Amino acid sequence: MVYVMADIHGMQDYFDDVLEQIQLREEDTLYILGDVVDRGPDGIPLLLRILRMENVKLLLGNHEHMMLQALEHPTHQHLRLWYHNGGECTHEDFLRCSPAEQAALLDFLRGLPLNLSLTVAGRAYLLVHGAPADWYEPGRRSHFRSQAEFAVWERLQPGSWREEHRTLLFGHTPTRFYQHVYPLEIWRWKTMVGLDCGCAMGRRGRLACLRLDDQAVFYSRGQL
Ligand SMILES: [Mn+2]
Repeated sequence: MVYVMADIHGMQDYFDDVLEQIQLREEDTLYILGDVVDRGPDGIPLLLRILRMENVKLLLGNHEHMMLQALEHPTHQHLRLWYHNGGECTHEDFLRCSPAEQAALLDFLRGLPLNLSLTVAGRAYLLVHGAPADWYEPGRRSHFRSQAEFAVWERLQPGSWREEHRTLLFGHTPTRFYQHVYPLEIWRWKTMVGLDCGCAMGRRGRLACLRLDDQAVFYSRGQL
């Protein structure tokens, strides 16, 4: 089975609750569409777990991108951006890690892909955090300085994805941006599927997980 979730944002209890529901087996694969860290308290423990789980594949989110920038180039600007977006708890925990763990985390973040393509049960999917990387046009969107920045920060408009034979799975923008349903639910429009159900947003947010084989949906339960 193939599962997809997005934007865990340090909420390890929610992650464990969904894992308990899906009963992930060794032969299954879980894709996480970025933003494991920041806001919630357990970003670093989650990253350390995920990097050791061979059947979990993580995409780069804008929060991992900010983290990497701030740790590799700790300028005032990079740190301010990261902290402004809930990164201070992640930074504090990172500094408490052993040198070996810190090196492993940095290596892991540097190797994260922007997008992934896969086919499940005859259906093609493109997995992104913010937007498809190949939509980046240098110069046209001048506030993005690189393809990576574009792919992790861009926000998708409904209708911007027009492929009928490939489904776009994305995170980053909480689904309440597209539909006012509480608690938040997965958002679908034609071949677009938004998975960020805002689990670090308090009682109205949840962690969602989609099983691609049969489109079954799982949500973290209650207030954890
Ligand atoms: Mn994001």
